[in-house]
Amino acid sequence: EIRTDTTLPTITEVRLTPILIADPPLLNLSGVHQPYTPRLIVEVEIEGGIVGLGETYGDTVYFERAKALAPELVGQSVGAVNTIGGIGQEASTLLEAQPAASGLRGALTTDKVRLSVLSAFEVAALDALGQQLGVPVHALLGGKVRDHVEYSGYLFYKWAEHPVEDALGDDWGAALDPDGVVRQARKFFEYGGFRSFKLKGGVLPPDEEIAAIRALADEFPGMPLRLDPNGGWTLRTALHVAQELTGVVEYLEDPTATVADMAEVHRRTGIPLATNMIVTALNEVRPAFDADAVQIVLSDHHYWGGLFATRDLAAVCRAYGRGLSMHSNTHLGISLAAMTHVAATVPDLEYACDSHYPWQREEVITTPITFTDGAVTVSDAPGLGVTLDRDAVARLHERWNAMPELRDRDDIAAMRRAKPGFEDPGIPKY
Ligand code: GKR
Ligand code: MG
Repeated sequence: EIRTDTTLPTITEVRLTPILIADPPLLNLSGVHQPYTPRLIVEVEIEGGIVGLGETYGDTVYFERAKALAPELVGQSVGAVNTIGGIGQEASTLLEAQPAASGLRGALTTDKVRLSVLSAFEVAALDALGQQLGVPVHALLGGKVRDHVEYSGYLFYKWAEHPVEDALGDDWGAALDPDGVVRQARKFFEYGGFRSFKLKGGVLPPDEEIAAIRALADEFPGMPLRLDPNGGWTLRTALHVAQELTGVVEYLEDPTATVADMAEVHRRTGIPLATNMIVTALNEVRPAFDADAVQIVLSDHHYWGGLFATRDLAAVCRAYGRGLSMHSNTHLGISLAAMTHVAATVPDLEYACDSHYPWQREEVITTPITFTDGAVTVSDAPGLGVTLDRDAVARLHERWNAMPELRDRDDIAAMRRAKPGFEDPGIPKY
């Protein structure tokens, strides 16, 4: 029997709003980002009227699961984080139809969908609880150990604009070669003072991506750099890149897609390897660690099931002497606030976290979050410290209503709009 603290207010209502947010034409292994991408905004209201906020993946499979699980939150104590984490638990299976873009973060299971939904419920509950008690979310996690959380400048190969008419433009320009990547990095530096850079790879032939990393190293001497082809290389290619970039990058991220190949790359080259693809759930930790396939785990609080689960993962990594940092996908300020609160509480965070946030020109919070010297200042305001912009949510929800064809992110289909006949290259691509 699970005991809950009945002295705290109970949850009275859960509101779910799917939205579509503008996303630039960022290129990756499997295609290009759609002009608009789905997110789900969660509001948890407690007795007394305080509202907590959460945000997670918004594709249909998540929205449907969120609709099914939300009623189980109502009536729970807002402090019942363990109960929230157990809602909907059942045997996990691989999703029959894998959403097109989810392969970039490991195979999707029913449990990862459930946990991704619950992460937003948990964050919203913690936001509400923090507001109720007058303390920041990081205090509910044990307290911050740093005042600023560092993020890497997350660079992408990119077209200047989407090849469709109804897309919002952006000011970042194109980046399709080393010069373009360096130009983009300089803009990132001007925008947020980033002190490390990650390049999303798996797009161009590997030698071109090696050249881009070398150009970054020349332009920003001594800056930590990373290259992430989302598992898109063969073992042979990965070994070649590792040999070329040893001492140039601080780590390679998911150079290959299997535990065995990752272990081989590390064994033969010694280069540190990070992942957000082969360790994405607890049952995947042990095989990867036993094989020494991963030296840094990139946690994503959404699919690990929330902020407490992220702290659990941090403890596992600490026990095994592995590093921890943070993965990101397209997201808005509610998620960035949650990422920052939890990252502020992890003692041994040695690598800058990833965030797509600079790429988003739309927001659902009233005051967008800013980066200074590549870092976000940890908020000490009650809860997450962000306020919902209800007009913005309504507008972006209207777009979701108007564009049913974009409710499931599909980078392959988006690429096909530019290049009819384009086929998913699959893994490995090079
Ligand atoms: O948004 O194109 C993208 C990324 O490739 C994303 O889908 C990945 O999940 O950023 C992620 C990563 O680090 O692998
Ligand atoms: Mg990655």
